[in-house]
Amino acid sequence: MTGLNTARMEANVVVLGTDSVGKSALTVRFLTRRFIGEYGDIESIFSHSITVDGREQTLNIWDSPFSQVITHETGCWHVSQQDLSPESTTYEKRLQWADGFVLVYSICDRASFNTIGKLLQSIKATKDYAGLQNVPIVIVGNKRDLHHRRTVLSEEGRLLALSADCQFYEVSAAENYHSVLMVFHGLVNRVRESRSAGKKPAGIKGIVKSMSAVFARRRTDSL
Ligand SMILES: Nc1nc2c(ncn2[C@@H]2O[C@H](COP(=O)(O)OP(=O)(O)OP(=O)(O)O)[C@@H](O)[C@H]2O)c(=O)[nH]1
Ligand SMILES: [Mg+2]
Repeated sequence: MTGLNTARMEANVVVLGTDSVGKSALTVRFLTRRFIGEYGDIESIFSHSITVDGREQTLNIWDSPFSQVITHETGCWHVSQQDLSPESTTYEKRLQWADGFVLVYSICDRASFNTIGKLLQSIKATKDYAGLQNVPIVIVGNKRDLHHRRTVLSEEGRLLALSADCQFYEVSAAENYHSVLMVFHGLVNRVRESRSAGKKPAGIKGIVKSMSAVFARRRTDSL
């Protein structure tokens, strides 16, 4: 079948977050529906297709240990943990490649939550968008099953997402496939919205611009 509604779409997704927050667990859960417990230092781009609202979407998901995201160039782990400025080529390359981002923290790890703010800033600084509102980003609080060790409240995650105009989910990659699937569905919707917003003229400004272009052309034609 052909047609706009059935056309296959493709999007690049980068999964970011500090050490051991469950980036690989989340990715593997999405890809295989399974939680295998230990993931080692996986660095890979996985391709996976899902159907969202009747349309097939292929996601190329780049998952890597946080230590490798920034330290390849700097070779300096403690600096890279704190300095998330997009100076590292490896890090910047990922940001440029991505159409959408999954930013993961652990609800039991306050430092991992604090890093989300820095990641948001660095994405904003690197991507060529007018504002963060156009960047498809989903913030994920993982390890929800460990609620007895919680140090970050759900409300804090929700507020941060609201302030950055992102979507927010709390999930347990260990215990639940469905909520992980929702994360990627949410991101696909965001990518689609941002793509269609990019194609449209910017509301009234766009109309004024095209009308001025027409009148300008008529004026030159009549000279
Ligand atoms: N209880 C619980 N443990 C989890 C969950 N998700 C991941 N883990 C565990 O947390 C540890 C780290 O998970 P990873 O997926 O390897 O974390 P990561 O973010 O990929 O870590 P790096 O690649 O080293 O940056 C592993 O022992 C996982 O089994 C979860 O939802 N609940
Ligand atoms: Mg990993």
